[in-house]
Amino acid sequence: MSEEMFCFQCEQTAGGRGCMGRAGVCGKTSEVAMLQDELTSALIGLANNTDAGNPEVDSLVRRALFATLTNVDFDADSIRSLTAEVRKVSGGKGECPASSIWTAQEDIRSLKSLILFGIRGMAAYAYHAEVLGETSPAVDAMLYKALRAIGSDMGMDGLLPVVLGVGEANLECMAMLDRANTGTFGVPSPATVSRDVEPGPAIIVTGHDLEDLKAILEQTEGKGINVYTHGEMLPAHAYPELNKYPHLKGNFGTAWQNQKKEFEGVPAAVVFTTNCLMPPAESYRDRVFTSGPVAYPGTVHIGDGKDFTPAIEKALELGGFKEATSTGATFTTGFGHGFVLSVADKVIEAVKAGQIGHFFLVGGCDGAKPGRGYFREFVQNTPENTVVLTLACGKYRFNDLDLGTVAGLPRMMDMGQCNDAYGAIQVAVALANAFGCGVNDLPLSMVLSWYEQKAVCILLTLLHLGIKDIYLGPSLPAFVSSGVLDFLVQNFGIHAVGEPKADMDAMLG
Ligand code: SF4
Ligand code: SF3
Repeated sequence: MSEEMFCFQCEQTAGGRGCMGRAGVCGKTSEVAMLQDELTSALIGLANNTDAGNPEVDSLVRRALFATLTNVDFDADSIRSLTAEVRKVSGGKGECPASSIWTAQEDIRSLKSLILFGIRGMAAYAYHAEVLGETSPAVDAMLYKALRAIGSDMGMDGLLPVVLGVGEANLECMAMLDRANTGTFGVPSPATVSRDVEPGPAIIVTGHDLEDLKAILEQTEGKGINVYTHGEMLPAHAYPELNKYPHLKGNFGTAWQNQKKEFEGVPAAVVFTTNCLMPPAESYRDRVFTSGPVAYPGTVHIGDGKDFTPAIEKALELGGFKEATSTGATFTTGFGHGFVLSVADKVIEAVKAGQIGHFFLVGGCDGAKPGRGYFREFVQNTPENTVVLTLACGKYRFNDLDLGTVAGLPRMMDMGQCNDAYGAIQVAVALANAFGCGVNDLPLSMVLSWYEQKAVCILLTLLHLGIKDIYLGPSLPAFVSSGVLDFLVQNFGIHAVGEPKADMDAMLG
């Protein structure tokens, strides 16, 4: 195995077992996969030699972990240079080959994978908070502790608390990012987002980095360029400090896995601020720009100075859309915890009066597999006296549906990006307090779709909070061994999604 790539960190892993051979299903080459393993090994060495607390090194650790997330960095040179930076700090000492994780006894491999993939997701959120000036000693300490655990010979008893510890730290991490986002861009409020295209030069911004979007909006002011969001950037339309720009138009396209189709032939520059980047086809590669931890060989990378001039020039050169296209279709977003808690009294009254019978949180990461039709069918079948809260890119499976209203509230409410799972947790805790019960006793069911490692850290946070009976799909992670699955089923009642109607009947009891 040491001569070949092995990766099973995401839901689309080959054969549901692991990507091997010359490239992964995502397009990551064997060379890059093995360089990412080497980077992981170097990070373990760094954590074995030093502790969190040095701002520059902590920042490096966050960036390096983020670079190994699915659909982020496909560039061998950039991974090599991160590894060199890490080794400069550690002196190359204390490393532990990542291949030793992949070849460990299956339950140990499973727990170490949960820890590693969990901290990759958490590092992404920590990176976004750092960009906005927020860091957390507790989050950084957990990154180091987790890396040490991955490189150790701990057994299940030692590793299990680390798994849940990552979940705990990620709660703090998402809270920090929530503070950073709302502190910088204001509290989101409900917004109706156009899906129309207007004539003129255009930049499409995708990913999760709101600060990049703001920089693009500032740098395009007065230049006659329209800015559109795509994928996980949709919730940006709800933030007052972003939607105040009149040239922030609507949302173009849908979720990340449709990008090859949606960006083909589009006369616009496309900026990828984070995941999920798919290898861009030759036909539109010259219009793709990456920033932050995202990289792809042959595309222009916007450096730390965040000068988006190359993308702006490309947008002007392409000339943009010739004419307006309008279907009249819209998306709604902006129902974050700020809004939901502002109408908490109304929600609680509606529950007490029996107008609202149940809440479903249906969201998470989207992907390409056909089994993901489950989530649309599930939402379509939710009874009229129920509310569907959603977040992350998984919402694109159903956010074109009009579910109408219940008790004067929209039946479907988009709470934001994947990190806004923090907001969903806040709402659940507030409801539980109002009803004097625990979150598990609420008429609330969680139906989560997973694809990459941010979903892993969010799942660990929910487990840390003791939330039970989560439905997970479209399939269970390849890295969950039968022993670890038994543990999750026995202690947390985790279910694999089955058939939408039967699952809903079980949830509604
Ligand atoms: Fe395969 Fe996913 Fe790893 Fe890509 S990230 S190599 S698709 S398991
Ligand atoms: Fe989506 Fe990649 Fe995970 Fe932020 S954009 S959730 S999959």
